[in-house]
Amino acid sequence: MHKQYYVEKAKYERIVDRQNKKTADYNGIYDRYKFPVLTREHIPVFWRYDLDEKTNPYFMERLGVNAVFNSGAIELDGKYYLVARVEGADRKSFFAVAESSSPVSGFRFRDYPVRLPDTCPEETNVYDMRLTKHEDGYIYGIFCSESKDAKNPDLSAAVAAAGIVRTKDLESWERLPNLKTLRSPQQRNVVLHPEFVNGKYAFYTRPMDDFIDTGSGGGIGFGLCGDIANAVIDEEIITSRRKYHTITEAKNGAGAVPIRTDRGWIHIAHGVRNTAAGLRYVIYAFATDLQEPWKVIAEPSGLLIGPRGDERVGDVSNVVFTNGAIARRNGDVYIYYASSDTRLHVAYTTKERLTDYVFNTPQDPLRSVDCVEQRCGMIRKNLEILKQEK
Ligand code: BGC
Ligand code: BMA
Repeated sequence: MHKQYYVEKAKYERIVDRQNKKTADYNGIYDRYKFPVLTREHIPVFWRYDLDEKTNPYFMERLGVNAVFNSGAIELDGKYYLVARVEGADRKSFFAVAESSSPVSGFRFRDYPVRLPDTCPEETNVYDMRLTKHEDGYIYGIFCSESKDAKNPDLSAAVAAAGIVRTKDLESWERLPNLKTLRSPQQRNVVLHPEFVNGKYAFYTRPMDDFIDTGSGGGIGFGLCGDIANAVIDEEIITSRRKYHTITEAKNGAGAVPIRTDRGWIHIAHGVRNTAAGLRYVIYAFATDLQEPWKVIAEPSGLLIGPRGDERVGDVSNVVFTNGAIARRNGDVYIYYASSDTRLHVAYTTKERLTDYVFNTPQDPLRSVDCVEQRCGMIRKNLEILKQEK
């Protein structure tokens, strides 16, 4: 074995075994952890190097990995699993399962990445899997399946669709036909709701006219289908709407699988606005009705997680994105979010805190003048409290 192998292996072990800790950042809503839970340095050495000295005498990286980010998340039998988006040096993304006995560190990839059944010959790229433990007994993975738009001569023209796989062990994956949405030509950021709604499978969708632009798509959609093995959605109604001059103006999309609480389903989604520096992605939250999960019942103002510090910089800078959270039975919630399409972080909160945040944070008044009034109302009250403190 080339001696550099042992050097690289030691670096890998150090990264994977690194203990994590909460940062001193405070907002009362969630805690950020200091170290990312997955990075390109978490990729096993034997995924990147040919270890055979005859064919790789210089111990050269042969199949590099560029980034590890947007990850589905699930807890099974007391262990934590992330199905990450791994992007090779060749720009193609694929999925890989990492597991740990801790929700905040120690994630190790299994020996092989996920080999999806090759059922779509035109599919070029796959990414952003959401993992839903459905009440039908399966774990579903809904992901973006991207293909070249064969009808458009523009080399960059692409089509996005929602791919569907299911598994019981995150090891063998059965691929079902892609979701068909009769009224939306493209789909990305599709999430399967964990329970049947009116006896049907319920999907959060993202109606869009084009690959990048959502166009006339009004926000996060919701649609029902009877047969998951041949999933077709006709009508998509809008749940969380995009709004002018808010964090969702350009686009929004479902993120983690909704979390059931006593007061409603809590959704952790992303909102996008356009800037001179490109699209800016942040994470926001809202709640929907327990019986009618498409009906928004609470909508706190603004962003829940925005890119901060080192998170701001990466392949696609100024982005935080989530497609996975783990809500434990004891109330703990771990939100896995990636920064700038480069690495994966974790934030910790609880169902009670999230519920308080979603239901008791004021709504966005939508105009500067009203936002100032809203803030002055709180300042006035606080100054009274502070006066009495003295
Ligand atoms: C990229 C995604 C991105 C999408 C829209 C895809 O080609 O792989 O990361 O979200 O384009 O910009
Ligand atoms: C998207 C997502 C993500 C990505 C984000 C920013 O549309 O689907 O894969 O994190 O863009 O590039």
